[in-house]
Amino acid sequence: MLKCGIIGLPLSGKSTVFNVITRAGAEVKPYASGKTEPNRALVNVPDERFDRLVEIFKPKSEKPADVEFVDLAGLSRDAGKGAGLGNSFLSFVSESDALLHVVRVFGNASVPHPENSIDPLRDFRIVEAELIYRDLGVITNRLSRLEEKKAKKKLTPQETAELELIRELEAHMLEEKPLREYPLNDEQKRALSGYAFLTLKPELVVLNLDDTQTGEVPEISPLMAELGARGMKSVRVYGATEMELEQLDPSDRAEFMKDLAITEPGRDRLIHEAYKLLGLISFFTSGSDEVRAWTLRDGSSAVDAAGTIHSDLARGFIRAQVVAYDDFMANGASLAQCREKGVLRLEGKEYTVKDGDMIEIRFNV
Ligand SMILES: Nc1nc2c(ncn2[C@@H]2O[C@H](COP(=O)(O)OP(=O)(O)OP(=O)(O)O)[C@@H](O)[C@H]2O)c(=O)[nH]1
Ligand SMILES: [Mg+2]
Repeated sequence: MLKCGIIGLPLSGKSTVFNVITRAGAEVKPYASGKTEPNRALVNVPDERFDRLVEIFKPKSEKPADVEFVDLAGLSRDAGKGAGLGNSFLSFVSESDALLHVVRVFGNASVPHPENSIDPLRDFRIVEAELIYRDLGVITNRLSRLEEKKAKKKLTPQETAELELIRELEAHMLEEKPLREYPLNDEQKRALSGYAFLTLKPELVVLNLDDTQTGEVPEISPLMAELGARGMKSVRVYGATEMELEQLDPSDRAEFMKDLAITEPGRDRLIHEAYKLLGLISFFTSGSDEVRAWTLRDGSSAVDAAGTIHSDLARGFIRAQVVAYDDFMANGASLAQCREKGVLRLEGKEYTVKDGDMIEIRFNV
């Protein structure tokens, strides 16, 4: 199961954003909770294509794609040095596949700020620095172990290469730069994957605004400039307001949204952005029994798709019958017509699955 961890300073609105996304009703309050056990919830990925396929096939059962969201405790300044919840918090971050970093922009006077003022760029940098310190700690440990082995002349060729790389990464991080800004090749990425570095994880910044902060928001300009320079993406959310919206009946919600001139709910936007950020795509299996959306990493093969459904399908894989969702719809939602037009193909093991492919695996076990 793919996991998206929600991080940020205490009282930045992490649980609020979690509730917007999951409608899970996690506790939200104007004082720091100091709670270590995270809130977790599975979320169905909204997908109009999936909804249409369900309408067309009218299956006995249906299952949309899902992602798990994890609402973590606040990360305080100096957590990497053991302050606040320190390491227990950081271990939850390391099990996430991607991070949503909530930054407080709202100015609610009844909610204290751990740094006593609203300054999104400063807050962003505090959290980033903690993630960097933690990774640096992992690097330093590994470095001293490899140096020790080197002194005893016991390094394998592989470890010699790793030692060289790790030295460079240490120098990079001592400049307070995240690992994702270091140019790693695929082989190096594989060699480092076991360390679960936090600053290698894809990260989306969530700007948590008051519903009065629309249009140009001067408070966020310095942060936006920094994110632009770092090539990082952000989304705006009206946390408190959108959480209230999600708790209303659908009919009341529509009316409320009209009043506030909100067209697309923050919930859908956040889930879509997180899904994209994770580098995920969906493929579909469809029939009268079941219509189902499956999640794959972008770049996966037809055998990977088969294995996602069942290991037997990967083992006994013969061919995959594939048609793109758009071609299916453009051809009267008829597989026969798709076959006639040649848009329904048989693909082999190496085929790279595309987002929106409708797939049927031919197999033999
Ligand atoms: N005005 C306003 N208040 C907000 C917004 N988002 C959160 N709050 C308030 O800020 C307080 C803290 O929100 P939480 O979502 O609990 O914050 P948190 O980051 O989960 O806090 P900890 O888990 O204790 O670190 C609550 O009183 C919220 O109602 C917002 O967008 N606007
Ligand atoms: Mg919270």
